[in-house]
Parts: sequence; structure tokens; C-alpha cells
Amino acid sequence: MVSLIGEICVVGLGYIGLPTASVLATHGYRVVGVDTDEAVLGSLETGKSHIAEPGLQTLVEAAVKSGNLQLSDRPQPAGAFIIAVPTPVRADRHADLSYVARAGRGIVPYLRPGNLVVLESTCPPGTTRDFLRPILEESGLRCGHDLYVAHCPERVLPGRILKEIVENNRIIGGIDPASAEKAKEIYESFVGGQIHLTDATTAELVKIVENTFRDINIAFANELTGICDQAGVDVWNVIWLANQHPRVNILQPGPGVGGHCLPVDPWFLIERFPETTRLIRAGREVNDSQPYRVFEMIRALTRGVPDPKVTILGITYKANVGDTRESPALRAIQLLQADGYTVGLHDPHATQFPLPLSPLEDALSASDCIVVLVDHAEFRKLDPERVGRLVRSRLLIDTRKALDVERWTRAGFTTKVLGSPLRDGAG
Ligand code: SAJ
Repeated sequence: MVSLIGEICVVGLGYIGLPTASVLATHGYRVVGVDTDEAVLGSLETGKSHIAEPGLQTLVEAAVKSGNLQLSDRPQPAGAFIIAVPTPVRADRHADLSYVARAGRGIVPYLRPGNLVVLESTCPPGTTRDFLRPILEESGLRCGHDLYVAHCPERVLPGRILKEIVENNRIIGGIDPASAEKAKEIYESFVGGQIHLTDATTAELVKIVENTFRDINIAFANELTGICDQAGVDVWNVIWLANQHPRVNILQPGPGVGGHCLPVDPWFLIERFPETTRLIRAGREVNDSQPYRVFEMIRALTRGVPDPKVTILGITYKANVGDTRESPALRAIQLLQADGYTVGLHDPHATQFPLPLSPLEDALSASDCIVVLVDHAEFRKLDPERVGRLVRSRLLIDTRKALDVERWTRAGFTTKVLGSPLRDGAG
């Protein structure tokens, strides 16, 4: 069902704004996509997506070609405005709402009575009501009277955005019930999942709670790596067996937690409720310290090797994405470099290059220790015999249980999987 709102202005054409604008444009809306980055607009105008995400290129092309997705460096009058801008965390661990403020002020001159404004960006509880609302009211219009205002947090998983944007259940929190109903008109035109209506602050909390739950669950798995190392057992096996219980579902350990969501959103709770967030803070600390654990593993395995060269496989924040934001791999690499290690880096997916990368063979050449930090599909296909001929020492650390360790030990690699006993290379 297409709502009576025919024109939608989407402010921010990043990981969420671009897919949202494109989906709306292919569902009968006339959409103006707004971004301040000229390079982004230039590439989109030719139908080229600046974001690597399965299926997005085809969708953007279709949206632009149909004429339903127009691009602009400033907002235009519309029936509804969707704000999808970043809400990073500042160095003092408080939310940086400057992008939300700028987006809000940017649409103020175009607001008309009866308009709807939806904030999709993840933000601390109270932001829509106490921060965005006063900005929008600079227009002279009153939220809840002449303006509908709602928070509809995005919930899509990078790597599966286009599937999840349509299939996931959505939460819509209105500044008043009429605002939630108004926003539902838009989302029900393309969302196949259920749409739950609530108030704006509840919706903000729900979103942060989801990511905080995941962060704490991963922290538990990461803490188990230390316990299992000391107990001399395999953490992956312990978790797998525990998960056979019908009410246990522990996530996977790894070199830490990255991306622009999980390492950020729990701070929005800690910032607002410092006295009642001990567990949440502890989870953050465990996950933030995981790159140090990896660094210590590398130091232990390469002890005695003169001037060791370490080869890092994978620098993105997780498997099969190009995004390196808040990647725990980068922290581990910094620790190695600060300690004087020569480091070769290879990543077949990274689209941002915070550090110089090498082709696979160069990165492996004369290496003393291979360290898998991301479980990209490509790494599973590596042939240990071939790799063995390129390296200087056959040492392997796998922080994601990405490789077939039996094969690598048979090929002579002494192997340490995170949270598992060391295996000596055969022969
Ligand atoms: N990770 C682990 N172990 C696991 C799962 C993940 O170490 O078992 C690590 C990943 O390697 C990565 C980090 O956690 O470094 C985050 O990855 P992710 O796949 O868990 O999540 P994101 O950040 O890509 O997307 C999350 C999702 N939130 C939830 O699943 C609750 C997504 O649905 C949200 O829309 C997104 O945050 C967001 O934008 O908030």
C-alpha cells in the first residue's frame, strides 16, 4: 500500500539512507536523496553506488533510472523527511549528535504543516523528543500539532541490508500516537515484517538494547577464551556444546568487536545512566581488550624468532564486508607495529584503506606468523601447502576459527586457534 505521502526527502545517503531511499523510490515514492558529499552525489548521479553491499548497485541503478530517485545537496519540500545520518561516539564516550542537529536544521526551512519527520539514526534515549523536536520547532510549527515526528530505528545487518530492510520487523516510536501511525503509512509500503508502534523514547531504547545485548553476549564469549586457555580446553567446542541446551545461545569469540554500531551504542546507555550500567561497561571493556589478547598470542608464538614478520589476513570489522570502521584488527595491528614487528597486510574486501595493503603473495612472502583476524570466505580456500612454500616460519594464529586447522597442522604449521590449545605442526 502506498501512503498519501508521495514525496519523501531522505537526508544522508550512507549505509542506511541510500538503501532506504532506493527502496522507497522503487516502491512508488518520488524521493529526493540529500547528501553533503559531492563525490557521493556525483557517483550516484551516474547510477553508481558508493557503498559495497550485495544487490545495492542494481537497486540504485533502477531507482535513479526510473527518475524516482533524485539527488541533491540540500533538502526540498516533501511530505515526509527521513533523517539517516551518523551518530558516532566522541572521544569522551558521549554521543556526537552534531549530524542530527545539522540535518534537522537543514530541513527546517522546508517544513510545512502536516509534514512527517522520521529519525532513523541510532541515538541516546530522549534524543527525538528533547533534542530533535526543539530544532524542528524552530520552523514555528509545533510537533504533535502541525508536525508528525517519529523515531524508526534501522535494524539491518551489513552484508544483508536489502533482505533485512524488507523482511525485518520494525519499531516505530512516535512523539505522539498520531506520529507513529503516520510513519507506519510509509514503512508498511515496503516492510514485510511486523511493525510495532510505541513512543519515541522506547523505540530509541529498544534499538540500543538490541546492540548492547549482542555486545555483552560476544563479551561473554570473549571472556570464555581466557578461561578455556587456562583450563586447556577448546572454547569453540565448549560454546557449541553449551548451545545444544535449548535455552543457551552464546555468540562466537573473536579478536574484538567492531563496526559503527556495537562498539558505539552501549556508550549511549552508559552516558545517560552511568550508575546503572556496570555490566554494559564491563562488556565494552572485555571486547575492547580483546585485540590485546591477540597481540599477546602473537608475542607468545613468535618468541625467539629474530625480527619476526607477521602477516595479517583481514582488516575489516567482520567477514565479507569492506567496512573497516572501528575494526579490532586495526587496533591489534597498531599494537604490533608499536612493538617493532614488521607487518604485512592483506584484505580482499577492504574498501577503506587506513593502512597500506599488499597482494596475498607479497603479504605472505618470508612471513614468520600468519594471523587470521577476519573470516573472509577467501581465506578458507587457502592451500596450506602452497602458503607453506611462501613463508619463512610455519606459525599460524586463527582468531575466528576460520581455517581447517587439521589441514594446516598436517602441512607443518604450528597452530594456535583463539581460546584453544596449541597444536604442533606435523613433521
Ligand atoms: N562478532 C563477534 N562474534 C559474533 C558476532 C559478531 O565477534 O558472534 C563481531 C563481528 O566480527 C563484528 C561485530 O561483532 O566485529 C559486529 O558485527 P555484527 O555482525 O554482530 O553486527 P553489525 O555491527 O554488522 O550490525 C549490528 C546488527 N545488530 C544486531 O544484530 C543486534 C544489525 O542488526 C544492526 O542494524 C546494526 O548493528 C546497526 O546498524 O545498529
